Amino acid sequence: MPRNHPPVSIIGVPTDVGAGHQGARMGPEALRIAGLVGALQARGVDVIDRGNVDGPRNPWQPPVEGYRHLDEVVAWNRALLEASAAELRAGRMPVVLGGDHSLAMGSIMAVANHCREQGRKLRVLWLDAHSDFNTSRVTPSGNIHGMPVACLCGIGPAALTGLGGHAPAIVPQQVKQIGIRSVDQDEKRLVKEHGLDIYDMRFIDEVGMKRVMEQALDGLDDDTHVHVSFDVDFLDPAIAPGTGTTVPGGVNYREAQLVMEMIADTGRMGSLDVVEVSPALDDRNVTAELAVDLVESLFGKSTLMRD
Ligand code: EXY
Ligand code: MN
Ligand code: MN
Ligand code: MN
Repeated sequence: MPRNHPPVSIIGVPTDVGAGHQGARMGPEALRIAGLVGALQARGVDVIDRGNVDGPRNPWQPPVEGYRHLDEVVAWNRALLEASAAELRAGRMPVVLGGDHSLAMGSIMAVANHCREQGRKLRVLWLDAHSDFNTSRVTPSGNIHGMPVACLCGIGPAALTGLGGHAPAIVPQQVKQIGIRSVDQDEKRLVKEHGLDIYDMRFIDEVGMKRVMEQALDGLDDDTHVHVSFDVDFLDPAIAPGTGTTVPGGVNYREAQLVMEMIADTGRMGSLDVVEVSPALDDRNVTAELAVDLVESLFGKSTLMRD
């Protein structure tokens, strides 16, 4: 069924300061080379590629007091927050190309502020192998891409939790996590304490992706903005090897398509992150190409005969 999409602005965030591997900083170019802009134009979407935001290089330093590269992560997120807020104010949909997943803080804080100003509700769909809910006290790595959901929920350093001017930016009940299969021990305790809705791989195996998505999308209405934060390690490494934090037993091709198609069917997606593509680890850019294929589905491309 044809859908009307708001105009899209592509924003590249070429950084891996939040990650434990270098390489996600090449993600935006890999996604462009895989044809993201043309694929959206072919769907009839008005797309402008704004290029990349700027930020500090990766200094490749060890963690300090539980955070690696905190100042650099703050700088990248501040730049993205401003870029994304400008697009939202102009009535455009930010499609953010990472970059490591720490950038979801700036991205979602801009969206949360926008929703607050407009009196709209926000639902965050977090597609990931990981919960990304660590704190400096419990992190096994100090890598801030393992912390953005906690920071968005107000748990973290003020330099990050307060970046958008309103802490917490969101509450845990607004987040639905899908595909989860790698959560550290103390992180697990924290997500339970804070009541995050997690659809882990065991649950997906048991009840099936269709029912999982019906639950994750339940309660959306005309006033709800859906933000999709798509970490490509959500996908099984057999189909998406090009990322620094692969975890076996991930979402397969058909399940991933169903996730995207069911989100598209809601007609409520207002913003999107595609993160953690690391082309140097990849096999001929297959991960970026698959990500583009899945983004097309988010914008309504479908194999349904009844369409
Ligand atoms: N939980 C682990 C950590 O905090 O170090 C791994 C986090 C990987 C985060 C990736 C991007 O989703
Ligand atoms: Mn992640
Ligand atoms: Mn992940
Ligand atoms: Mn597709």
